[in-house]
Amino acid sequence: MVAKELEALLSENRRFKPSEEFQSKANATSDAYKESSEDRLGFWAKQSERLTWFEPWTEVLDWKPPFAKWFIDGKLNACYNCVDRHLKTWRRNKAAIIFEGENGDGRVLTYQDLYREVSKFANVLKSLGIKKGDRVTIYLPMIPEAVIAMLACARLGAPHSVIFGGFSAESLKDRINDAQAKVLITSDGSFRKGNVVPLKANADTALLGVNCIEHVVVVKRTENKVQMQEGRDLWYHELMKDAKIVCPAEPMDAEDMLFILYTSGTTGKPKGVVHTTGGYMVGVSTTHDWVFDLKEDDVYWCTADVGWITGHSYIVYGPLANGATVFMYEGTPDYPAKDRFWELIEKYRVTILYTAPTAIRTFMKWGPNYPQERDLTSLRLLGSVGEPINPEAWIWYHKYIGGERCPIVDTWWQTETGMILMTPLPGVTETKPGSCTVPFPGVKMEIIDQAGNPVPKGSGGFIVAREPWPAMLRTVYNDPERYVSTYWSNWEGVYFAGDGAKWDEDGYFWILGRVDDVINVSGHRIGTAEVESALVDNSMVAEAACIGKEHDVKGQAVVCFVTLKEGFKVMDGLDDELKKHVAKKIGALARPEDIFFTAELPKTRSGKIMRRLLRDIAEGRALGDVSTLADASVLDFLKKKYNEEE
Ligand code: 7RM
Repeated sequence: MVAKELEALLSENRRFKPSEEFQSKANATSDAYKESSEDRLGFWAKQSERLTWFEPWTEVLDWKPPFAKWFIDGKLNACYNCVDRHLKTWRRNKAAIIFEGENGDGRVLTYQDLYREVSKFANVLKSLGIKKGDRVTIYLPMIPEAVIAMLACARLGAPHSVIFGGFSAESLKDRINDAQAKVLITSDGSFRKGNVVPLKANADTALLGVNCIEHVVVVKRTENKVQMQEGRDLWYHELMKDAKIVCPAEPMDAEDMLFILYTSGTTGKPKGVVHTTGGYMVGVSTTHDWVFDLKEDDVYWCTADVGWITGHSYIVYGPLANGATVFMYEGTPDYPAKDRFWELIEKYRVTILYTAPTAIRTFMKWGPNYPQERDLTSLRLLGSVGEPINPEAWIWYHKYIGGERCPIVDTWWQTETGMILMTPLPGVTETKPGSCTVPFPGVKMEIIDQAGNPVPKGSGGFIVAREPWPAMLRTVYNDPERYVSTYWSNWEGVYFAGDGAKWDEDGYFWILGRVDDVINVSGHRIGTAEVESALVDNSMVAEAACIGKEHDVKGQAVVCFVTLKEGFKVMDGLDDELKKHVAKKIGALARPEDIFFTAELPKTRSGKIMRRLLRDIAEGRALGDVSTLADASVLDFLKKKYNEEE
């Protein structure tokens, strides 16, 4: 979001108060803010009682900046907390997962069913040699087996690394190698708008460059033909047939690793964000309960893919720890028709919907008819995550999906934060469209300027945290130095999230978006350096600079400026070829929207590409400070060319 839009945002003066009815029944009250500000650690200590601990912790927090340990000496198991403990209550026959496939096939797993499937699969993994500490990579569609596989890993204490099914073979390969995973779990394919994405074939390609994988477990989903490598590849359904149901949950230290999740940063190499067990589970279960105001009879739907942090925290660990009924859908919003989401809400009487601004803007474009033709009166709460939601989209969501009766929670957080850090509490906080409002109880956030000083209300700067929170990342996998340099080195002892924001006179936060070299395409993070390195990997390309350009549906789109090597000329179709190349290297989500060929890129005298100026050009703004530019004529050329081609 650019500054002029933010100015408009800050003059946004519509206010939405929770209804008395909602307020009177809300799980969280304003006392939470008061209690947590009086005794922050006491507050989190109390929240830890939500979980079942095999052994109690002795100390809430051990903080040696920038390394935090929460719930010292505590022993627990995340899978046990999501599954086993519910079996001792009336919830054992409650639906844990209601699944619908793209083709309309469906399955319901009660907590008892989930327990059986997870325990059996944990035994399968054990029989393949997986034990506490071993890494397992999961590359699956949005099917219950993805959740089963994650929980089975957690049961054994084997950290999982889930790779979004939209990632390419190459991305999969890099991530398997980085984690040195022993087992890969994938499927024959994944349905996508009536077609089949060949996940197993991608995995086979990836594994050509991998030495650590001993076995591949293949879930049958699409029934397309796959090659099974003798001795290495095994069918899930065959392994499960004879697997035993009893498999004890491994007692894990609160600080033992629960999972690794790769995310893009400012370099070409994705970071393996490490989350541990105790603090993470306390953070996600508390926030899930309060932010979504979870009631026993809710049908909760988070539309994210389990391959992203939103899926980890708010499809799997938070909701299941809380004994929720989670609705899970395999497909896209427009297949077979553009009312698919509304059809599903009507069919399953979904009560809570958590989705992304890019989806909302897409629905807006399709028009209100689709939701209006369906009965959405079951909905009682709406959520938004992934990028700033523009007030127009907020109001549309409120009106056409929420029927003007559902509170909207705009939740700000990151892969690294593990849990929601800024959000309204739906029964407490008055909302302002476009603002994620205030930090969650027990969380402290600040906005500081370049010099590290807090900015006064009404001004903007960088969002940072000085105090750790329970679900905070603990390190970058195998690279603690990168953890320190990426997150804790801009200002001494301060966590920097990479986002800019303003706060208003009421202390409400308004997110401006990333200030680093990360592009947020439809809520997915893509590093400019990743796209650039994919481009220069092509033998014709000399140099590339990528930027995020404002896009009315995706939020941002990837736009690239490319120079060719000596002897190569721009030919027809070259831009398509390069776009394909990027999609192949990284995944379709990184596919550039536009590629511009140029003889030179704007650089500083020390040779740094000035992406800021490229953004100015792409978004049609007056150019910012050009005093450090080595050769100003480059810009005139680029501007002219850009406008001609647009
Ligand atoms: C949960 C998730 C993190 C980045 C973050 C922001 C942006 C996320 C919001 C948001 C404005 C929001 N994890 N972001 N939520 N911006 N308002 N409510 O998305 O690691 O994939 O991305 O997403 O820029 O830094 S993520």
